[in-house]
Amino acid sequence: MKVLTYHRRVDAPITPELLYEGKAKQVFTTDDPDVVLVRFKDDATAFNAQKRGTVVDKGVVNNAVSAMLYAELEARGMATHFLQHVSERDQLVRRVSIVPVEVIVRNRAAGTFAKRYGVEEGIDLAPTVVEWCYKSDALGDPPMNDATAVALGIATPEQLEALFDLATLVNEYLLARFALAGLEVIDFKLEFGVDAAGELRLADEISPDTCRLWDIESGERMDKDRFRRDLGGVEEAYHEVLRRLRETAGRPVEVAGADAGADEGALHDA
Ligand code: AIR
Ligand code: ASP
Repeated sequence: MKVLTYHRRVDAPITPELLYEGKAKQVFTTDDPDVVLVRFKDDATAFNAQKRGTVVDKGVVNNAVSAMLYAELEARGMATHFLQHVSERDQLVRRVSIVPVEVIVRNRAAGTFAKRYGVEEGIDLAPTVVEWCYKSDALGDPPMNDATAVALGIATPEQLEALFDLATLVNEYLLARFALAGLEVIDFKLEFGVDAAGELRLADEISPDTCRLWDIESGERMDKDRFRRDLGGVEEAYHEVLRRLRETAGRPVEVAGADAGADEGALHDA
């Protein structure tokens, strides 16, 4: 009997391997060990996956929104994981090891913050509130302070300081960027990762799934709260956010804060 042996052609692409599947995204290997492909799904979950559903084209919108914002942040000197928007649902990013800290930035009270402290949604928060949560689905992402993060070996004091500074810079940019699109950034969540060279990079995504965005004129919610709270018009809101960001792409973004007046490279200075 003839024995057939198969040899993989040296130049043949390696079959992508699913590395990780989260609630809203899948991560695949690529030919380059330092690069992974992120695929955005339409699956929607809320309240630590107690509520589940699908939002048609959510993955397409979030992929596009996130790609646009990360490219803009990179252009202003911020280190992110983003490399390339490759198709409707896919983007290539640098492979990073995620720091298990969810960084929450709040400009106004909303969501769990309003509930926790018994305040009305929408009250202005000064100074801007930056919170840490331990990224653990099993534990429901519990809030933690600096000492907890350090004592449990979740992050180093230096990392926490860098996360705070980077989150503040991202907030200043997003406030100005979304204002151009007629949207106010109420709060959002960021994740960071460490790349092969040891550099801290903004990772995950920035999208209507991860930000609260209120229409500046009407106060209408244009984000995942429409899904969480059964407000209807979820798909329309997501598409509208993307439409407005595209419409205003390339307009000068006047970032407030310590670097007011600085232009390109402003994100480097702080
Ligand atoms: N967030 C937190 N965990 C997952 C996400 N997406 C985001 C929410 C909201 C902010 O963090 O989308 O913009 C604060 O969420 P919460 O639930 O603490 O009020
Ligand atoms: N995405 C998270 C979850 O499923 C939190 C949220 O957005 O409400 O539970």
